[in-house]
Amino acid sequence: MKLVLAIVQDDDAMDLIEELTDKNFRVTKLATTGGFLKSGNTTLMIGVEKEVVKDVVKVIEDVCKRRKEMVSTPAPTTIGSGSGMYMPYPIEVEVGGATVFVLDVDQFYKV
Ligand code: 2BA
Repeated sequence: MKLVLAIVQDDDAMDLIEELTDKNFRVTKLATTGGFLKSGNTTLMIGVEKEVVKDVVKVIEDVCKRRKEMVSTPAPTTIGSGSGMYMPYPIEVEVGGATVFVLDVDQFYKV
């Protein structure tokens, strides 16, 4: 058995869950936060037999879109007398479609 961990954008999460559950995959949704943008994203845990991992990844690929996000990054900028103030400036990053990890499951119980 494998555990697929998929980090997706919040905007894609509900469509993806619907698509996966329609195809009879079991999904657990976690509310997570990206370390770089420090904004919310969604992590889905999907436990499946190894033969169908590729089917799960295909669904994720079909649903999740790439998007551009603007992020304001504090950059050290010297102003005037050189007092060392920090001026934020916006940078564009491309986020997604999805970041997917596939892990081996050692043991699985439903008790
Ligand atoms: P964040 O860490 O908030 O990153 C959002 C997006 O910012 C990333 O999109 C990437 O385009 C950019 N980014 C991240 N770190 C960067 C850096 N050091 N310099 C420049 N740009 C950077 P994605 O790569 O699509 O990642 C989306 C989310 O997936 C990430 O949100 C994070 O929550 C997760 N993630 C990605 N790679 C991961 C990894 N190796 N381990 C754990 N989580 C990961």
